[in-house]
Amino acid sequence: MSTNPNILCKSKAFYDEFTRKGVDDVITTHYCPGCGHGILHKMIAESIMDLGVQDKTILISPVGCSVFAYYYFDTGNVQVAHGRAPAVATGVKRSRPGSIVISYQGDGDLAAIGTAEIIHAANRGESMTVFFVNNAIYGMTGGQMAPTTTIGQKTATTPYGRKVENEGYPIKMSELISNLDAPVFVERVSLADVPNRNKTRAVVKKALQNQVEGKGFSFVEVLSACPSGLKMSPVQTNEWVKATLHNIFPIKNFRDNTATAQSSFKKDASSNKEEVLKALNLLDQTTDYKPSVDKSKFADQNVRLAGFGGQGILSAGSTLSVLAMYEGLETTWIPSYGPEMRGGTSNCHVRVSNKRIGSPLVETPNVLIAMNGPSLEKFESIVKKDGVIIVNSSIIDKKVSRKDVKVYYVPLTQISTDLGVPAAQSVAGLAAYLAATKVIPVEKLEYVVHKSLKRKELADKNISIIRKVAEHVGGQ
Ligand SMILES: Cc1ncc(C[n+]2csc(CCOP(=O)(O)OP(=O)(O)O)c2C)c(N)n1
Repeated sequence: MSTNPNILCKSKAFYDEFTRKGVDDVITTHYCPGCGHGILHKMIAESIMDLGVQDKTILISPVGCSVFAYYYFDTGNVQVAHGRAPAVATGVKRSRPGSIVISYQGDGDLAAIGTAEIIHAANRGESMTVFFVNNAIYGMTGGQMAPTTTIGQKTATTPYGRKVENEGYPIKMSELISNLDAPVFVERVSLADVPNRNKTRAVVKKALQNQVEGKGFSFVEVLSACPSGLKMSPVQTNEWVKATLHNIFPIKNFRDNTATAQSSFKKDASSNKEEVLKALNLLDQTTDYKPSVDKSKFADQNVRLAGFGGQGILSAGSTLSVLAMYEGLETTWIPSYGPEMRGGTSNCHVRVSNKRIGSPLVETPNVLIAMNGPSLEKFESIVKKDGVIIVNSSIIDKKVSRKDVKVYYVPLTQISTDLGVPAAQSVAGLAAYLAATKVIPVEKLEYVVHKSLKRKELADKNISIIRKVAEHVGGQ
């Protein structure tokens, strides 16, 4: 490839060859002749190089014809589920604030299945650039009606033409987005002819430049041709875009606050340990706590606590997280509810680590605390090899069938009930786990329970339960 700027050549933000997975001899684009995606790809790639951000760019590609954007762009790439690009872009940008994040979406993707994602990302003013390809049709799936399909337009799903009475009006996304307070830049452009393409090229670059300058949410709607979906020649399609789409979706800038917008990189919005402990009314109680864990040697704990609503599963999970915070470890806790609040299934995911935690989800736990039969049935198979399963043997008759995990059968409900606090059965499960694994000394759980329960009598009963359980596990 030439380095002489006077020689026209393909942007370096594209791969040299577009080799496709499993298809050895295809090194060319998969887009149909006359499709707008290729043109817009080229403009984005050139702007990336103009701005010198190839190494920082992460392109989020959608479901739709542009699903394969990662075959073309030599940048970071994430391919996401239909409509979810702005949500994933939010996560990518917040976790890598120095990156340039592009959410690239079609009209089915952005204005139908992903309406909620785009509206809320725009409303939060996420620092990202969105390219919205409006070709008034679902291209990839064979020409079904899109939310932007025009009145009277025939598609595979509106064979007699779109009717307001049946399908409503074409949705105008730029108008909608520009009614929100947060977006800094909203513009609609077109690829229908050369003057419009030249304009689009400048707008694409500006929308990326905004992000380079940390200016916030930029949205560019690109009116685009889909000759295959619209069943016209490329020339006819562009004429149709001009004659029809330009009237319904006026080409214009809806908002440009970039001159005055402050840099809006989202700061790390997560709470720090002090804030969390304060919210839990525990801040002033941590001073006399002496951590026991050697953080450098701590092995990640990915725990699932599961049972039925009312067993105290969620609060036991959060107790483990609080204990982890006392120890100065990183931790996350998220609940997962069944449809019912009481009497239904209930489980939570707790992670504890000596490193920052990326995702709070525990898909393959190394610890399962199963408080009832359905929970054991549901989660036994996902526990990692060499993991630990604590079985509440008061309720669960069944034995664990796996041979590659360590199992402790403890009558958690029985012990808690006998010692006067049935609601402590999940804390008892926690005690069994700590006593079995010794990842954090079980006495430290006593400390946390003691500090967090205001009524001394109740705290004392909980502590007796913890000790009894620890004794039971010690004997196994
Ligand atoms: C969850 C889900 N629902 C539906 C589909 C089927 N589907 C694939 S692409 C598409 C529409 C894409 O249209 P658009 O976003 O306008 O992109 P284009 O293909 O026109 O570029 C649909 C409905 C899917 N893949 N996943």
